[in-house]
Amino acid sequence: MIIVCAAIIVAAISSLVMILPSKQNQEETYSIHPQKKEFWLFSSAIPEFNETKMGMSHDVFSQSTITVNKGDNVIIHFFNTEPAGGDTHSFTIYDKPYDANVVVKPGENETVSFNATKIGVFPYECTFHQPTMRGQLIVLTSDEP
Ligand SMILES: [Cu+2]
Repeated sequence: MIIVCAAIIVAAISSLVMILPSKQNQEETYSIHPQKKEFWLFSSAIPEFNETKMGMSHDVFSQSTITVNKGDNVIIHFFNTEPAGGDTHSFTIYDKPYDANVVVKPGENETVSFNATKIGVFPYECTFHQPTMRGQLIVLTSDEP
């Protein structure tokens, strides 16, 4: 019985060892080929933040970085999560070629999509809530190292 158990354990470990390296290679290959990159971005707020005391907005984006590779097809769904009567938010990029400006009312959403043709760091912001509601689109090179 002990021998059978030991044989099963050895078989399980050896199959794991065979799977792991091939999975790593797969990830490396994926990261350098253009692909569809889809993001869901939400308006959010820092909890228990006293806007009057701090002298600034408590609004933030749910993520402050969006990272893609050059050549990717990028799709950003931006949701304004405010209740009815709440604030309007925007997703705004000033720098070309990704310049965009969508203004979204409470409870609504808009989608921005583009091909990542230029590498670099491109700030995005909500025009209504500065300096807190901002982030950066990072477009990395797709060249192999
Ligand atoms: Cu805003």
